[in-house]
Amino acid sequence: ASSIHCCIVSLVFTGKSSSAFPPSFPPILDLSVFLGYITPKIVLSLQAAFKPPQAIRGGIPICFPQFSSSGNLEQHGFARNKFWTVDTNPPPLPTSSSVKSYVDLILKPTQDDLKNWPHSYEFRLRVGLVLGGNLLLTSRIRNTNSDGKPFSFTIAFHTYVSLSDISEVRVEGLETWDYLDNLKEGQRFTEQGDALTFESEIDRVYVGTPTKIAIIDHEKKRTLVMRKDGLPDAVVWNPWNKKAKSIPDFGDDDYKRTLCVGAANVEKPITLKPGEEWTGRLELSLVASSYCSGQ
Ligand code: TA6
Repeated sequence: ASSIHCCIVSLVFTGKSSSAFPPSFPPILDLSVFLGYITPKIVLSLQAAFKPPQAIRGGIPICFPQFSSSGNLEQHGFARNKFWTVDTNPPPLPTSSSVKSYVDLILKPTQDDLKNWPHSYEFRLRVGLVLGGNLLLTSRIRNTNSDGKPFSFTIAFHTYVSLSDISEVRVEGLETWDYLDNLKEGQRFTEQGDALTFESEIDRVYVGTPTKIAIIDHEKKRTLVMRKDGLPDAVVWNPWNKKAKSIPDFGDDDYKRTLCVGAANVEKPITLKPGEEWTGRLELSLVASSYCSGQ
């Protein structure tokens, strides 16, 4: 199987042709075509660096085994900076699945990796195209430790949503939910507004959030709907103008045209015993008109 950088979704979202994939890559023409369709809603910074371990700025970086900068691991963990392998003989879809085509990416620790995070695991990321034109990311993480040791992790799909103008954007679904505010030493607050709108830097983790979040881009009359399962939290981040200037791979004006909304499991780490597996799902769909909350 070939190696493809974990931020495969970023690579494809940059509009790079599917020739970026090795010939053995499963037939994902329609997946690339679909991603070309959804690409207008996912952004990649023009300053993005494609050189691990520098994380790609944009796409849907997979933050694992931590969504933080604690301990000896790099910020938001190593998974987004690693080369994953393509499983060219992936398990079949369940008969009930609505996925039309998919590719499975696998991440397992190398001997070197085990020095930094002494746990064996298999992370299987299935990138699927759903009938009706949605993108479905299914993550399965299994503890494969042979020493009987459990491990705990946090995870986030740190999605960079492309916008026409951040000042014309509403996020619905997080109202009345609690959040931890990273701009106020992680203190806990309750969202009061009837939707999120944006006038300044925001860096929050909404905790125990609903399964559906809508990012409404009024100007383009488009809405990105995120449906999540097994990912009870949501990260919302925009550095705004001042902080954007201090981020080398974040263009000075990028803050106007992107918002990070990441389905996550951050507040309460997940613990797996050897042999146990965790599954999380994120489905992205485009609704070509302003969102009606009943959808
Ligand atoms: O979204 C939360 C956050 O930790 C922000 O504080 C900011 O650092 C952002 O992630 C981007 O992190 P990155 O490591 O991708 O530059």
